[in-house]
Amino acid sequence: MDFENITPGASTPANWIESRNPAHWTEVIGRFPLSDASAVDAAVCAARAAYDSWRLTPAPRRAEVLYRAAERLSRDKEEFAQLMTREMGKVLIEARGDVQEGVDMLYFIAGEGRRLCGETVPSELMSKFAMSVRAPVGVCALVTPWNFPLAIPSWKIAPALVAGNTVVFKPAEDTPAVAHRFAQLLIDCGLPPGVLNVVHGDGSTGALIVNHPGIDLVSFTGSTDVGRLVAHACAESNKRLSLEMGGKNAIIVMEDADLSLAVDGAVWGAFGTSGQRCTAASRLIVHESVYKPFTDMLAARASALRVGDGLDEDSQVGPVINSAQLDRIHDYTQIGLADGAKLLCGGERVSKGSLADGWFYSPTVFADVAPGMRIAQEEIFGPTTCIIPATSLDNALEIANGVRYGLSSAIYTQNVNIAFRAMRDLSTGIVYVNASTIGAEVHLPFGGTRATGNGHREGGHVLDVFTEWKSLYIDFSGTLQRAQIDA
Ligand code: UN1
Repeated sequence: MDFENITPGASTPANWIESRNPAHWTEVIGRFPLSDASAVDAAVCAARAAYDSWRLTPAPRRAEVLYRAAERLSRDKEEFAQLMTREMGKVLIEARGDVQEGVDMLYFIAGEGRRLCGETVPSELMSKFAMSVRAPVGVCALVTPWNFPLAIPSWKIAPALVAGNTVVFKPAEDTPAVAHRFAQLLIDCGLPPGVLNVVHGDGSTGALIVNHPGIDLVSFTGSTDVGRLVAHACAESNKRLSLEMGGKNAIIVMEDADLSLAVDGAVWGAFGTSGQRCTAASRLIVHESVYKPFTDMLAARASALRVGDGLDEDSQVGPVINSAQLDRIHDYTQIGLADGAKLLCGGERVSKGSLADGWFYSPTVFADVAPGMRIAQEEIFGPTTCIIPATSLDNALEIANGVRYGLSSAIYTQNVNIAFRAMRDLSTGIVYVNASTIGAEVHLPFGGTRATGNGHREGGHVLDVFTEWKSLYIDFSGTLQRAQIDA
């Protein structure tokens, strides 16, 4: 594999990281150079050196690279999807969706190259012109998770580049292969040297990046605990920061809901990507009048899901990412039991036959869960969901909002008044009506409230992260005019 044009200073690394298949842990997907302090420095320097000429390249020209990348990625979608499934486990149909989300984002942001709109407004003074424009921020550090190894990098790389920034990209240590391949594709589509640089490693490499004085902006997606560390580092050095962190997303099922539709949404939201989405439906808040039929239907559906290698088109739930995560998920099963929740199905590792050398966990449903229990409050990031009874809409909304996260939520109801109350009163960044908590589209704002984020949004409005507003005043009066004084 050729690293030098993507990972500066990588020709002679002291250490390598290995990417392995979570469905068959003995299968090594690739070896990638572990970036130490000097490699991180080389990447930041390369990005800094490339910045001026990239910033001065007209935005429509910058966007053409992204447009070509969208075309190429669309053409190579199956190859990327297969690599993704092998590297992080999600079933093929979802891996294709992840790649498609990258294609969508590249097309969407390529269009922004001919917009990047500012505003012109009247000046309060005669013969004076006032406007605002978007300016790039500088060198951006983009730190991404493994669960959407192509989509999430595309959410950050595409807007950073179209706005004229250069990039140091650190993918999760579990998914370096997809990241490397994606960076290669972008470079092949015409990015000049140094505009996009990849560094590999775990949190210690991440710390080197976010503490590096040559970085102007950090965009991080990952856990709330790590995000807090990133925020501290950025506060120390005055870096601009966008955080997208955890979720504990709820689906509310009202008494008038189409129950079979609600069960479809709950199964998809809870067990899609083996529950490893920040938007996963990890709480199901169900009106007491439909609690019994909903619970029975859900448990039947969850226990019938086919767990297996994501490359097998028959599999519906792939492995989880690694053994540490498998242990963590199982620990939460024990916590749920100890706290008195009722385990309806799952709750164990699946290791029969060909699944023996992978990290598979059975779809797990807890019922009779109290809103304050740890399994109902903490992000598990696995195929575990819990059913919480509610007595009324008010009670359901209170439970839904009663967590520290605020990413996504959903309500199933046929009543327009209830739907509008939920849209108004659910305090998450994303609210779905009669659809699950997952499935955000790239051109709408993506992000959340409270411990989920720090007020920024990706997707639609992401340019607010990757640009600085600059106000421009042009006085063509030929005289001294004093704002606020010469009225
Ligand atoms: C994530 O879980 O980190 O809305 C991102 C969704 C996907 C993106 C999820 N489009 O579930």
